[in-house]
Amino acid sequence: MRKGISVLLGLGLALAEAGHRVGVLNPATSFNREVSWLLIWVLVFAVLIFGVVAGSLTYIALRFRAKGNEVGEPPQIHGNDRLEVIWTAIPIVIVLILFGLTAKSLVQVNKAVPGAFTVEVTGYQFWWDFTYPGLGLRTSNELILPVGVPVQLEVTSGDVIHSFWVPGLSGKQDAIPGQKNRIHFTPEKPGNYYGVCAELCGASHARMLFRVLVLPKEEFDRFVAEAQAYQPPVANPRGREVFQQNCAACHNATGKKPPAVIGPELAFVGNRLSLGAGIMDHTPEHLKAWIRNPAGFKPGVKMPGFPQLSEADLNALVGYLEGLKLSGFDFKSLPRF
Ligand code: HEC
Ligand SMILES: [Cu+2]
Repeated sequence: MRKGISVLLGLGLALAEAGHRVGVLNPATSFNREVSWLLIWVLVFAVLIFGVVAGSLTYIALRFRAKGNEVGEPPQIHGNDRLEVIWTAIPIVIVLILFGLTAKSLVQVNKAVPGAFTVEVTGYQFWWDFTYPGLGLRTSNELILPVGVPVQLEVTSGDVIHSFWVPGLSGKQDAIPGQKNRIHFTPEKPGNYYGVCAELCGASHARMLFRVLVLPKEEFDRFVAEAQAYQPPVANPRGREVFQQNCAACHNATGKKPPAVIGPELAFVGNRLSLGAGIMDHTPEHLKAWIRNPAGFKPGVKMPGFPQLSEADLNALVGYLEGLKLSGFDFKSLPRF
């Protein structure tokens, strides 16, 4: 039944969004499971009501229409107390049931789990930052989570109001400067989940995307252990020098949160699936083009372009950045949601 409803709804929603991204129809977290369950109940009532209303209408139209030799109006009936009480009481009961179910789901999805894995999520024009206070780690534009562990996201903003939304994982949450809004869920399936900013926040709002990589627990633990032990590579001295001279004022590359955040974390950028806050696949060519002219990809971007770098320096720099990675991780094989 769930499948049938998914197919029907999916057909409609596919026009607005690629079908597999409509998370509540294919729940991959405790949050979306709860919402899909609520959706099914609402649909059941909607179908019942439609059936009763459309059915009675058809029946009455056929049963009481003028027959062959009838002329004039039939006897007119005014008022029927019993009927009126019934048709008032039934909708009230339905509304109360739906209210109860909704309230239950709201409490359920907002329930904080003690000891949940906490990540601080900060929106900036036009990218996302993730810090993992319990682990002393930081990633940008790709949030890394383990399967099967309750998660608490503390969503805030470093500038204007944004909204954090990963349809495959949960509902939206506003990112408001100076305030922490929380989202709770437990991821149930490994995957590469697509996320967006859902609050108009400036010229490149539509290009403020990101990914959430939900990893099997062992792989997540390995990622954490390697990331905590991470040392930036010493190979490629020229690339490192170009980075220090041009980029290090805004970009940190240690995987730990710096005292002042200006641009995205570039540690592990070599492992990244996407660049420019999720707007393009990560390839060395895209990386070069981005460094040359980020504004060509994102109007209003807060990173200057570097057209003045020589081709040799740019190649050395990109070689250096591609080397900022943890070995043995292939996130490309994660199923996409
Ligand atoms: C004035 C600060 C500033 C400087 C200098 C700067 N950047 Fe950036 N950079 C940013 C900001 C801000 C972003 C986020 C842009 C966005 O997506 O809206 C960014 C994004 C990036 C990204 C994409 C990151 C991601 O997570 O997708 C890369 C790669 C990058 N910068 C590399 C560089 C390199 C290499 C240099 C030096 C040649 C450099 N940046 C210099 C501020 C800066
Ligand atoms: Cu935004």
